[in-house]
Amino acid sequence: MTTMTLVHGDITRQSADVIVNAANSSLLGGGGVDGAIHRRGGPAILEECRRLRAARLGRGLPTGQAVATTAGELDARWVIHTVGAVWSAKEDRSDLLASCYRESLRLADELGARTVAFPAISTGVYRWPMDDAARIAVETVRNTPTAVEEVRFVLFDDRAYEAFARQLD
Ligand code: AR6
Repeated sequence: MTTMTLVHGDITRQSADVIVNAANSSLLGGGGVDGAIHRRGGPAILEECRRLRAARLGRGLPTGQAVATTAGELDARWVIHTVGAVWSAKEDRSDLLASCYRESLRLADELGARTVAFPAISTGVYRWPMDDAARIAVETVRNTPTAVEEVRFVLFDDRAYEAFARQLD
């Protein structure tokens, strides 16, 4: 049984087996959660991202996919980097956003992780409407078979927290 929990705060302050990063295809860092994770986690994370790119991700990590690295100095065993979908009003890209949660959980299972902390993927720079992103996140976790015991959504502000809380009610 997987329990979904909500926390208000900064994901880089969490203690969990896995901290999920809302990265971009380059895996070389950025703003938002990505910037915060690399800042607090230290250079070991970026070094491993660079090695992954050189070894097997020459064109970058595709949208909806996920890879794991060390968590560096974060209070976690791994960071799973996933590439969210940029919001589009013209095209339904929901399955790509859902894929971020599915692929991250699949990788977490492979690693043997029991607790996984997710940010609200795609709801910042990638502009996904919060309520819809929260619905996709919660429905996908609910419908994905996994041995992960706790999926913790770590929400940065009230708007995100309330959107996820409505989905869990
Ligand atoms: N802890 C938890 N949530 C956070 C934190 C934090 N420390 N910081 C921001 N958020 P974003 P995206 C929230 O933009 O939309 C990067 O540049 C934020 O309020 O980080 O998937 C990457 O390199 C928002 O609700 O990710 C990519 O280029 C949510 O996290 C691009 O942004 C996601 O916002 C990815 O865009």
